[in-house]
Amino acid sequence: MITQDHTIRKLLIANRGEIAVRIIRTCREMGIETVAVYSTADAMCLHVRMADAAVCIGPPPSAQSYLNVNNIIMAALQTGCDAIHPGVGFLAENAAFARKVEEQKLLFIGPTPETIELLGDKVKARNTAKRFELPITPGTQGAIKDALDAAEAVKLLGFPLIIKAALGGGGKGMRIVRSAEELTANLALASREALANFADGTVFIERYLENPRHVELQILADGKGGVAVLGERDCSVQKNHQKLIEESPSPGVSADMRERMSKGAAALFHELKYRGAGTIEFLVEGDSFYFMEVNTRIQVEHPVSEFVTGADIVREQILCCAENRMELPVGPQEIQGWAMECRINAVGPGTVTRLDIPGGHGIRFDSFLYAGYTVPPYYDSMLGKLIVHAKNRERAIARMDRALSELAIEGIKTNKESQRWIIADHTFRSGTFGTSYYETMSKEIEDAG
Ligand code: MV4
Repeated sequence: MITQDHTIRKLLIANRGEIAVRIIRTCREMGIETVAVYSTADAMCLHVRMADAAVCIGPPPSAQSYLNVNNIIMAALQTGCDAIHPGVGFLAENAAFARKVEEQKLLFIGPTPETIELLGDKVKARNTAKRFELPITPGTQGAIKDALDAAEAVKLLGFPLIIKAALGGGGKGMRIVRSAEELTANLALASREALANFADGTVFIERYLENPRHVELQILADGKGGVAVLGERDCSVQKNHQKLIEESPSPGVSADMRERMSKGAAALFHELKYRGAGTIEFLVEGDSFYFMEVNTRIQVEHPVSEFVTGADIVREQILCCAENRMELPVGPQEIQGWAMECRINAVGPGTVTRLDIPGGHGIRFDSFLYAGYTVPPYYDSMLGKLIVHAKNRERAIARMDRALSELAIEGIKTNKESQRWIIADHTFRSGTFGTSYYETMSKEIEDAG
């Protein structure tokens, strides 16, 4: 492998919203100039104003702007950038994009296209994880091609089962089946849906766990085999596969489980000579954990890991990719206190008429909102994230409640009151919830706000 020594002077951010703002902030501290890109719907966006330069890349629909590979690469070349940071979503896990970026001698802030491709295929990722003695969810070794393969899976696993698309992820293209009839009825449908959404009809089957925790480890790796593990995040509070609250540590992970997860994860990322930030996802049920998938990007919820480790994950990510080094020591990082994040989502369109941002010790609000901003209807509903850090979970919850009470967003409807209901709920406070928590409580949560 060729070791890169690629100090960046100017970086294009192929994204919008709060993550673009987040990346610009670290770049400014590192002395890296930034170029924002924006659609015609986003001319008034905060990331456009904050960057050193901005290039319009197309009309409002993402397919013609934030997913427009040629326009984005052209913008980078024309403004003299050396690197592209894809942020989260959009092109962040697109191996073909990463490859085209490299072909233009631009540095992609992320893993190599080969690594993105390998880990983006869940069947390949499962078989890779198995080699490092990471327990994987009981399921089929390979793709399910026909009814015969499916019958084999039933014999091995019983019901309930979950059909997943090999190139899916984040809950897209999943189908839960509870009987042989349902399996037969859903197999072809799932495959056709996978083909339509991911251009590949490959599906596989796992035993379905009813109410596991969703736990993920934050990884940084230098591309030469050095791996830092920044503890875990619990992301079990989700609505339709949209995470709502994340925290670190996880209330359901013991020191022993953390060590076993970290060891296996570190071995996997070491062997792949992984480069940059990544997340390895597990399902946790009691004392057992099962590997699920790897996300080859920085994630929305990274600030909870920044609070408990003190690291700047965007800075480390840039160093890993540009210079094959990290400032963090290799190995498991020391974890301090407890961090929690509430995502603040718009519940409808409109113009923000007033914005009061919470402050004080242990509070961070990552957002692209400002008073006067009009939320366009084209993109993700997330407006920002409120993140708190305190000594322990109880104090973090008290701080989150206080911070949410200070946050005022007028002119548009948000999910703020729903978030307050959840953090006041005794099941949430007990720390014993799993991924079906939101759905079980949805009526009360939604009545609150
Ligand atoms: C599962 C599962 C239970 N059993 N797989 C969701 C996102 C994607 N990464 C995989 N996901 C899951 N896979 C098995 N074998 C539970 C989830 C899951 C989930 C399922 C239904 C409703 C909400 C969920 C939240 C997190 C994870």
